[in-house]
Amino acid sequence: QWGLNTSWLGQRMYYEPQLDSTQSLAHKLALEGAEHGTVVIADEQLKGRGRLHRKWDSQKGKGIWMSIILRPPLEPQRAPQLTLASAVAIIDMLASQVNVKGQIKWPNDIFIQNKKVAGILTEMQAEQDLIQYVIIGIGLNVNQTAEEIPEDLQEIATSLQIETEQTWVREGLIQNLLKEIESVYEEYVQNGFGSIKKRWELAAYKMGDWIKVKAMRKEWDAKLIGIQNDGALIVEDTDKARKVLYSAEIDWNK
Ligand code: BT5
Repeated sequence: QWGLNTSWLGQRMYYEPQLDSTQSLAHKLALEGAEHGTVVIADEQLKGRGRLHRKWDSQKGKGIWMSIILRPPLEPQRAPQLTLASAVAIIDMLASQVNVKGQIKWPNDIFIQNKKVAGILTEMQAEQDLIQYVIIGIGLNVNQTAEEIPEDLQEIATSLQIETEQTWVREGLIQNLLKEIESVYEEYVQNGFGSIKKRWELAAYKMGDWIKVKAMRKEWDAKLIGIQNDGALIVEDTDKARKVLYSAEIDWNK
């Protein structure tokens, strides 16, 4: 049905017309022993979620609502790098299949023209400094028309249909997305984040621009300079002093 051309990613596929959240089913399957590369997809999510219990709008048939179970041979502190690697894969898929230039808004948003088209939610289960599994959740808006974007997201969200003025067959996009994720993941696991860092930086939203950073109980203006081999964001303040950020709140509209 899916015509996958991957070697391991998505070879086990759970497809459901409706779920509360693909993340929740993926966690359950992972705890029951589901293998590396298992993919869960739903047509519609009733309780799609983002980070910090935020909601993810997941209307029926309108987007790609997908969770991937991975069992990477990595230390738990490296799990956030999988979000960055997945973002690179989404950007490549958008470029090759949809012919649009997406941008990565650190750490987990994909933007087209200043609006969010996709989000990534990475969740990890670790025990005694070993990753048991990681779930990469990806929500990508595909066929919503402008009117179908919920009222409260009108200003901030977009879809491939809105950006390209055509509808897209989700199966084809999923096929290519899984292929890209598989290839970026392999590159990353073999050679580290450093080997895909350039691709990440080339796609980064507001690279070289001024932003406002909130971290370590301070708030300051800074320029986005790049990303480190370990996935930390590099910013430079008005005195040209550099700081690296592993987590921070950023005001992008500074
Ligand atoms: C994210 O969270 O961006 C991660 C979203 C991950 C969704 C996928 S879908 C498959 C899997 N199953 C799930 O249940 N989740 C994952 P965050 O950075 O916290 O952004 C959430 C914010 O994005 C919300 O507070 C809204 O402002 C906005 N938002 C909600 N739905 C959206 C949509 N469909 N498109 C664009 N923005 C949206």
